[in-house]
Amino acid sequence: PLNHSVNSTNYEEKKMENSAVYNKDKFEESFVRHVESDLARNMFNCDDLGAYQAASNAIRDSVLVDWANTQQQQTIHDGKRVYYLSLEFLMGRAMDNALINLDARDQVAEAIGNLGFNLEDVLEQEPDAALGNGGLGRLAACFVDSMSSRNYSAWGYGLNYQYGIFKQEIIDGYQVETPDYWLKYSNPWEVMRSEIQIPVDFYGYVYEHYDTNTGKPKKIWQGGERVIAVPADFPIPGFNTTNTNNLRLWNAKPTMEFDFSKFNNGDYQQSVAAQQRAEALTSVLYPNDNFEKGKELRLRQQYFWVAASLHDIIRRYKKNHKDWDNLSNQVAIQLNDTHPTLAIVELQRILVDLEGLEWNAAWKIVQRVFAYTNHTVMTEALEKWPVDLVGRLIPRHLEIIYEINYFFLKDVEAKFPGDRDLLSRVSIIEEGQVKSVRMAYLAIVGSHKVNGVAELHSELIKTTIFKDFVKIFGPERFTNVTNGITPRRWLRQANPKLAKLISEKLNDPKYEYLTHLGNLKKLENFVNDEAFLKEWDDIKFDNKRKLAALIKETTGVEVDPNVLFDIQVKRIHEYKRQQLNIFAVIYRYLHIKKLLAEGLSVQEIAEKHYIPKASIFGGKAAPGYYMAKIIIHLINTVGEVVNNDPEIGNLLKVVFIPDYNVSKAEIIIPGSDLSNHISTAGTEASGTSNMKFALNGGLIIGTVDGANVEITREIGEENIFLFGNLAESVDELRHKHYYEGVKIPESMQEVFNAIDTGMFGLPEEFKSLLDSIRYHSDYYLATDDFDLFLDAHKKLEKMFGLGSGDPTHLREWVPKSVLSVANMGFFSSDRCIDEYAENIWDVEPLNV
Ligand code: F55
Repeated sequence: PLNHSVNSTNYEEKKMENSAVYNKDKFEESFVRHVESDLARNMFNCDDLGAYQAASNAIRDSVLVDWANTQQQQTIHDGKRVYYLSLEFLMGRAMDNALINLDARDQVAEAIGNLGFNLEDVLEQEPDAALGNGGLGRLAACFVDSMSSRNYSAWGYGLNYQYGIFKQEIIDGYQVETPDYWLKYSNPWEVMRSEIQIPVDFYGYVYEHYDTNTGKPKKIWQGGERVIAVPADFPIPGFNTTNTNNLRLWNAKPTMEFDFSKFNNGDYQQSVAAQQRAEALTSVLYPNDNFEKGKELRLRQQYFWVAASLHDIIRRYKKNHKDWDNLSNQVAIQLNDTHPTLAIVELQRILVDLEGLEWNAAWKIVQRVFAYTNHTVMTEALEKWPVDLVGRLIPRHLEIIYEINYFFLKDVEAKFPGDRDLLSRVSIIEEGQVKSVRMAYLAIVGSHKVNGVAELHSELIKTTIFKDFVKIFGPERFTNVTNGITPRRWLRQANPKLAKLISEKLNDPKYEYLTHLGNLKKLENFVNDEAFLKEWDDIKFDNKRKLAALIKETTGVEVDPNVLFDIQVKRIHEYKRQQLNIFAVIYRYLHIKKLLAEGLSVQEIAEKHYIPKASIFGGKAAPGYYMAKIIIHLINTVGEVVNNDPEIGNLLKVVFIPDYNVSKAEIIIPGSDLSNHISTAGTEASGTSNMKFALNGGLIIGTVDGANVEITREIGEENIFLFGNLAESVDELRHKHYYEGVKIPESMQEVFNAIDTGMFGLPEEFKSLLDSIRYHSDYYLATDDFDLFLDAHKKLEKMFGLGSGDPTHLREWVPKSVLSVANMGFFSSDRCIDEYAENIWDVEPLNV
């Protein structure tokens, strides 16, 4: 019966049916079978890599059963589905996550042990699925985990890049990029669906045709180049449920039936080149975060992905439905940033050109289907595509965009007659030097909801970049959904010891708190329990040891796990202000040197002036981002000087961990005492690593920006170290810099002098970084926040005491760590997904 849905059968029973992962003997049997039949090897020559592949296949067998059942049940139920369109899914590793979500980790660890392998070593073999740049891509990965875990019917759609985000090496202190060919070995987690082949056309021309059925003229687009989209599907198992959704990532393949002679005069070489051109489409992820470069191949990627996904969605709809008015009761499409905005145009094209709907009727359906998430207010990150390029690549779509704009502007004119200025401000077509399509405006006009990703950010978009649209559509079109993170990966997987301690304290042996994260609140009961605080602190120390080992392995530098671990890991960007952090490190170094010169001992300095600390950095710079690369170089040269200074002992170490990625984050984040989220106020839309650090008991030093604001509200302002100018002062300060010049504080001047005199290598190498502050108006307000940053440090370091075991540390620092974790429940991506479901998608979980 239809009212019985996917998860109504007893979960425990289902689990056991799916036995291999819950039964050691069966698992061992399955493992050996996979070694012999898939890998064509035997147990005597099976290494860790082979073990990873065999184990993954054995685990996958269980996931596939849930997956097939889920899809079948969802199809029978025929309810509304959510489609999350994202050009990036920064998934990281799949195997450990599957074991955790299936609740099979202990059994499998034992079975693998019996076979002579160590689970940790086997897990290490898996390459990260690094199909994303940073926050936006990782958010999509957390969301698919939550959509499965909360029992929604939801698919992710993206591209299956052969090269993920580049690998970063640090050579002589400089970033060097190398390709991330992550599919060197076959990927056990992907299921290629070669039987599905969706044609996607590009270029060509549009002509008008008289339709004898309707007696009206009809537009026909004759494409000039065809590429085939073939899906690779990735199962997304939920935690504590059999619900297993699908992540569908497209591959571009050449068509086999193309008429080469028509375009290439039978030139064989040329025709092979055309085939290769097709596969190039999905070969590489563009490595820019928060910066749009307007490359033709990128637009081709976007259209390819959008056209294939919509074709797939509509094909599924048409199997059971005829009435187009019902589409938005069956389909919700979420646009992760403006990258998939062409989906709006494509759906309008399908409805009007192919299905014969009347324009207005079609447009209403389109608006009900789509919703758009904005991730930035920075104008350099907002997509604009030249009209010429769009017109050449997808000529019919450009016509439709003009038509959408025409009707939109007509409505605006009716509502605000005579306001020519308003019309030109909100026009989807920008009449500038290069006439272009403003993708964010198109996304707003074509959606029923637009959301920002943290309260402050959602307010800012309404009052700055999208102000006119609030006036036109009313404030109801705009909403906020504060970001979240999945506690399965970012607590249970990354920090198993802390997760276990919490499960014991909450009397929750099944880790149900991982799907009811508000339960963490009960940890507050133990904040005065000294034995508990000690246990908590011991786990942190253990995680710091693990991080110290990673640092040693990747940089050669030894850091003492007793010192304060002060971490900033995220993409390198001027607005994120790694420069502020490294300047403060230099300042500290200069002052320690002064004290040493005055004859103080390391011991005295540690006790009275500067507690011992390691400044730990990591993050990639976009390959063409000159300033970001200078920042990386400066961090590395400072490290070189400081770490080789024989006087300084463990008072200060500075390291740059190369190739920051999801699997390194899983080691770095649990090992932090303090992390930096210090963007210029109003620039970081949300941030999500702030949430990951706080959930792992690290304290935050941060500006009043993005989700820091809500984190503070939840955990209490005494448990976070906020500093710096507020978003509302930023314009005024910039104005002042511009007209009155930049005032460099004395403290920063000392730092600049040290750099200028060559203390950290050739001063010319850092000149443009320093000049951007002292001569080019310090756009990111480093000068305004520097002393406030130093003060915040002074204050917090007193509370840290001398670290692990120290009475001050246990009395002042550790309780803050516990209280942070206890109050982080709000930031689960489960909560976040429930908000999208209720306020934007209008869907409910399929029976829990
Ligand atoms: C990538 C490509 C383009 Cl063209 C533009 C932006 C990006 C990108 O990576 N953006 C990104 O990561 N944005 C971040 O999104 C996070 C999730 O919402 C936020 O937490 C973070 O503040 C924001 O910068």
